[in-house]
Amino acid sequence: MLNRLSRRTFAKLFSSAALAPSALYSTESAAAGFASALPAAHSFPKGFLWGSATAAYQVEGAVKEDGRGPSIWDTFSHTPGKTNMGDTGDVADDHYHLYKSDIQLMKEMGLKTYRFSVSWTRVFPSGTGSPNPRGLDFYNRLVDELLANNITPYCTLFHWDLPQTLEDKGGWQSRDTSEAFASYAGYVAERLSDRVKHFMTLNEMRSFVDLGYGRGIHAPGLELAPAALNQVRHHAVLAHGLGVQAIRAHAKAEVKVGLAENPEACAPIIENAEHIAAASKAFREENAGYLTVVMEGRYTDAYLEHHGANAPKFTAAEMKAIGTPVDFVGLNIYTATWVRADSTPKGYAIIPAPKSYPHMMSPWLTVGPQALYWTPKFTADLWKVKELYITENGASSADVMTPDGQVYDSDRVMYLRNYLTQLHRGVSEGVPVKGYFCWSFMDNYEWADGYAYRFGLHYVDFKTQKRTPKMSAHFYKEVIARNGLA
Ligand code: GBH
Repeated sequence: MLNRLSRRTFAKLFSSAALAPSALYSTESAAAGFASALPAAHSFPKGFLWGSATAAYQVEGAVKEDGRGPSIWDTFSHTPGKTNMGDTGDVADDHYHLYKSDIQLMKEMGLKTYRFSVSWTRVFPSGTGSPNPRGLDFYNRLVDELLANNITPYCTLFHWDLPQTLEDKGGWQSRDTSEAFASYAGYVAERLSDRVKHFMTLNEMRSFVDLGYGRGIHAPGLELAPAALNQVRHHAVLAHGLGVQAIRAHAKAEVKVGLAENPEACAPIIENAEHIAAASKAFREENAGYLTVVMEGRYTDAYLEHHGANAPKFTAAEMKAIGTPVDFVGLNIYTATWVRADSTPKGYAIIPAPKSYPHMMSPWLTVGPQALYWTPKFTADLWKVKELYITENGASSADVMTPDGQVYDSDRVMYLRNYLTQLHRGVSEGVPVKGYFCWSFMDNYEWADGYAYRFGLHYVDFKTQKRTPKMSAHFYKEVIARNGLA
């Protein structure tokens, strides 16, 4: 009989020996072979939803096909100097044409669910007005193909590709955009809700607002003054709230509605009562303009005080809409923000990363697995959320294809193993995370970083569109087959 410790060691040794791609990526081995019989010391609840995610502009390509209108990302990426090497999403992964074979790869991995986003300008080429049925048809085909392969679709309505026509009328600086988003979201829900049961309004308000309207490094490339930026932020959360209401009003069947936000993932530097309390407070305050206002339906006093004359202008009706209860919260988590207790009235301080802090290929992607424990936990505890998803988590690596045709991304495997272990820690304590979506299913258009930064579980040769499962794909397939990890 092996004791617990040596059983774990045994499992670890054994799983690394079994990781030869040929052995694992054949259909029989992981699911039916002895690999799945290995003890999974960190096993997840039955029915845990293992998935992967992408976004329309990052994978689809076909930007001029079937009546699609231009979005701010078409404009921005075609503006010289805005993206790495001038890369655009014109072709990207050509997923618009290759979705069927991509879904076969998903099936081969054992994915239970897939999170995609709808391109607003395929459905409404100029943002509002008459819908373009050929645009929506792509999502009908995609959803049908997923369901035919037993993969549950999770649908995001907005992943940053705002119709250019709306940007020309003020974009997110205009309240009309919030209303336009709600109409579009309601329309898509009406058409897809017979088959799609989970909708997310906006992806990462914090990213597209701060990067696109504050720092100018994402589309539409603006650097607004604080008051205008706060108003953009307000229109984003308002769009979310109005979107939740519109989706519910127009859905033809019962659906669940949430969002996918990337809150500042505050985590205690030392896990004792003092620092945990500080991190929880930091989590609520640092996200006051985004997740907190959505969950509470009001801006925190500290937020309003901090912004003073630049605080957003709002009505009581808007605040009520923003706080419309959601059915679930999706969290995109990549890095941790380390917090310590502090003796100032604020009570906490964020610890800046020392130069030596480890990160993945993207310099911003510092490694902090504990974020996958603390962020869901704080979200559930602060706001009594009953259903959570990790709607994104993943990493960029300097992937190279070796002469044997494989990509041995050991750093991504290590990253995922460490993060999933922390996710398991929360789930086993009862934090209600129901599913996990790895970002991303395949290498794709990494916004201003272009194609140089790879986040995929599948390596994509952008010249031939050939997909190759990386070592991390074999690892993830094993996690799914075992419903856990050693
Ligand atoms: C997610 O954002 C996005 O939802 C997804 O589309 C994207 O592909 C994925 O992550 C990987 O990046 O330019 O140094 O100032 C994650 C959060 C926040 C990461 C902003 C990049 C910009 C860093 N993002 N951040 S920097």
